[in-house]
Amino acid sequence: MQTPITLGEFIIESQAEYPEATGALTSLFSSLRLAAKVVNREINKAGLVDIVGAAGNENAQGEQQQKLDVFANDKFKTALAARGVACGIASEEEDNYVTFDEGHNKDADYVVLMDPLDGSSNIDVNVSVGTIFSIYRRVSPVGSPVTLEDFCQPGKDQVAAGYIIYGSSTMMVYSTGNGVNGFTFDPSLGVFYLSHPKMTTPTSGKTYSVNEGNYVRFPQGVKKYIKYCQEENAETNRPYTSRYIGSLVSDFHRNLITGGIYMYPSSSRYPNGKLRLLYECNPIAFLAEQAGGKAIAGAGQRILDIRPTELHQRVPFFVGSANMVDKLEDFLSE
Ligand code: AHM
Ligand code: MG
Repeated sequence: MQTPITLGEFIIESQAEYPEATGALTSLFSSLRLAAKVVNREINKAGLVDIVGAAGNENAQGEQQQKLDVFANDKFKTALAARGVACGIASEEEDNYVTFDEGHNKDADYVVLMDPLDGSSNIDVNVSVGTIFSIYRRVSPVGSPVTLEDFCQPGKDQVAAGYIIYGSSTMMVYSTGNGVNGFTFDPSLGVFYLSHPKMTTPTSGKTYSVNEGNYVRFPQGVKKYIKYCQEENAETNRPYTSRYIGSLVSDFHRNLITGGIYMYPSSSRYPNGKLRLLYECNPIAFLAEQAGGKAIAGAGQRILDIRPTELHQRVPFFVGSANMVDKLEDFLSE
């Protein structure tokens, strides 16, 4: 049997295709991989030690932080600062961006945006959570202080994006703009192995994922599309199946593999939707498109084209199989 390729080997091999590359992105991924392992270990212990439960703080959006949110934020931040390859980070758990542009990070070219532990309210009930990350090349000159503009770039300018899913197994799924690859963690060896090479998503699926409890608050087009998903129609395989974990990474991961659509629309409660453009929507949209899917904020509004105006900006989010997103778009533009 052929020895499986590890994440480390894969990154080095991919980098060899770009002789001009400096190795900075490789180091950056090493930092992410290391922090992911530490966070994974802690999540697996969540029921055992007194680490679950509210930390008593609120994050930038006024939501209660869980202890593991704080822990994950800290681990990823420290790992990224340590290698001199990122000049700053922005995180869902931080009010403002954090600059590392001193010392050995002074000449670093990349900024990292992340949701260190998405869906963290699910931890107390043993449901999968994830880390989402997004990487850009800074736009301000190297050596000068990092600016808000370095973080507020449109998603199409991402250099790489991905997530770690802490699920029934732990996986890292990422793209550097040349397709999507998935790596499964072997906890006994502490190594990620390439398990899902060149991931593509089916053009149509059978699953729709949305918090239907908010149905009455949704825009008309979304309501109509949900009704469409529920109608009987043999030709188009309807009714579709409804699956909603309430953990974006898990819901997206399932739909990526089997085909489907995930929706977090605007509503009377969340006029701009709930999810954050920079930490959640852009990286997931990048992966979706790289896998052959689509991601929009509304009719004719490609997520990756949106020019962000603030760090914690929220947008309505619809992502998944291309045909399903197209169909939804028809209803939205009616
Ligand atoms: P979080 O970043 O505070 O964890 O919130 C994001 C999560 C997503 O993972 C999930 O899809 C969504 O919020 C669920 O929200 P709701 O409970 O409103 O359906
Ligand atoms: Mg989140």
